[in-house]
Amino acid sequence: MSSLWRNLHLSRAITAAAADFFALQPRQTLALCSDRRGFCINPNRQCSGKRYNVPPSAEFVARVSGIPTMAKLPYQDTAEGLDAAFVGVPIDTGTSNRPGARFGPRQIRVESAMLRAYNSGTRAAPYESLLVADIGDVNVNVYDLKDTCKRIREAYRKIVATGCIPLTMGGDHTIAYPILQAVAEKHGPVGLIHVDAHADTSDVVLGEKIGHGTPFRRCVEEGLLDCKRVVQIGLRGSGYSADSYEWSRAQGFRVVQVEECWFKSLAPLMDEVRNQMGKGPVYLSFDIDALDPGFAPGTGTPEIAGLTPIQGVEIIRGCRGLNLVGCDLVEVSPPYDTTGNTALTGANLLFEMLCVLPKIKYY
Ligand SMILES: [Mn+2]
Repeated sequence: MSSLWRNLHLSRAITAAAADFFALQPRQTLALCSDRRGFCINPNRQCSGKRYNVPPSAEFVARVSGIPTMAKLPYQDTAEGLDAAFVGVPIDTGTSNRPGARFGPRQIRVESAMLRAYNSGTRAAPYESLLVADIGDVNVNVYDLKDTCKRIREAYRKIVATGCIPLTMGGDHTIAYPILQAVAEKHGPVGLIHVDAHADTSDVVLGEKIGHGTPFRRCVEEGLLDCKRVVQIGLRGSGYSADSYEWSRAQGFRVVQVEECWFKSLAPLMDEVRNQMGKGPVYLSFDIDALDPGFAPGTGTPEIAGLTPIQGVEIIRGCRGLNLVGCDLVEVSPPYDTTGNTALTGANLLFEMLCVLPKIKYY
């Protein structure tokens, strides 16, 4: 009996010592960049005394605790000093059917509490490579979509001017247009990997030029895209004519309709996409409705027979090695996401995007 107690006591002591040892790093980081209430004052390189922000491990800090930032990263006001930043754009004013995407960024942040620091599948170590933080949301005008676009463009001009790569949480797909205006202003016309059920290349919808069905038409008109380096993957659904994607093809886009994706790995497709993209700047825009609504029902304009989450991950992992200058994950609509799994999928896809940015360390 006494030896049982002795063993129990010993194993408790070892566990406690191990917990203290492993907890040292996150505690030190927090202590150095926080005021006494625990709020981060300015968690940049100088302040933290460390080169990188590391999310606290759920081994030592409860997942359900704290203010929900993306991946439980520190929050800071601006992109200053960051290599990459998670940014929310909470609008659904551009949505044509089910609303709710304005709540997307918030719900993605909540579900992102499941994210850990390393990518077990690819062995990527994003937080040993880049300084990343959550820089909050663009202050949108929920009453005026055009004003919102202006606000987004101006916010992203500031972000990209610092050299920081934005990882955007939408918001409906309208936001890709003003984001790409800012991105192309810095980098010139970019390649685009557009994963979506829809081409989003309509000219006018209900008399309006700006909406979630038109962003890539506007981008082409303004010369923001290098059209030979554009691929649209997962397109499907009924159309307004027999060839819904004629306009895309006429611009020089590669169109990969969902039927070409059914029943197969998309890794070989991504080998071709990497060749198509070459060395130039590339933007990745991922509409959650590219996935089948069985997996991701919480979205504004669902279409059946879509991609699997596995294929979504294959597409993103297939972007490794590209000169990615920005990424977004749009159209998560929490009111239609009764389990939270759509937002959870969105959070994980954003983590996969972070893991393929340039200069990420892989073990
Ligand atoms: Mn879309």
